Amino acid sequence: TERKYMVAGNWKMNGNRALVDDFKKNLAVPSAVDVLICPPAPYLSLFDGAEFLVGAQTISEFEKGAHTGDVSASMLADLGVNHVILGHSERRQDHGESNEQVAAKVKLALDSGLTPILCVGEPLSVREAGEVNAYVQQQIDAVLDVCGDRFFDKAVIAYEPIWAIGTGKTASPEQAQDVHAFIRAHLLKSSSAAQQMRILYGGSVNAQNAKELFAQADIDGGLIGGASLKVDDFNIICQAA
Ligand code: G2H
Repeated sequence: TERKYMVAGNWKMNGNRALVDDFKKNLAVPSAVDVLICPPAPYLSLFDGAEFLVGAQTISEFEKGAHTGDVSASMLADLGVNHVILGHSERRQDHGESNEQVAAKVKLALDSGLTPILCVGEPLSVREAGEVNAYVQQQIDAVLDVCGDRFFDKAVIAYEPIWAIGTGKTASPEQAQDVHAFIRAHLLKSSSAAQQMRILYGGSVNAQNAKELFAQADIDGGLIGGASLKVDDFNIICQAA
């Protein structure tokens, strides 16, 4: 397949102006990889002139109006930001984002020409109950219901098992590949364009384990949290793709 790898750094609520400068100076982008950094929203415009892609970590589910503190899809587009992480498990947990709210955000992102990176993934209890595929399918179907074909042309999916996030406990390459293959097969039922979609793995990816994960057939890169805060580690991960 000709899927281009993507390595995306999710800084979460970390970093500062000095880290932005460090990344602008020292992040090396391999030509075969789309490299993306998603900093906290106030830092987005500090990345002007960066040689890598820059994305946001969420958007409002509303187009505009009386929603104090929120940032809209069209504002990001206005800044020249082209990517946005949506439905990250921390948003689902901390802010109670439902599948339907995530779907509304993905639709608004597409309406504004942004590339959504839709995060899905199960808690430990669901894995232990053997219900991973059904759980992830529900998260995806809620989005497909409202987005239509544009989703397949534009979106990126990130599979992030919640039990692997920030815990140092990575899914094994086989565990991850199983879910990625399921996701792709499920998407292919709706559109052949799913063959070209990137499905990233996220959850404790680091400079040591990235290569083996990225070698799996349906793993097209990673969404990196903790290890995206050090440019040397992040460069190694980009090289592993
Ligand atoms: C999962 C991941 C990035 P970490 O949240 O989205 O974070 O790599 O720290 O597990």
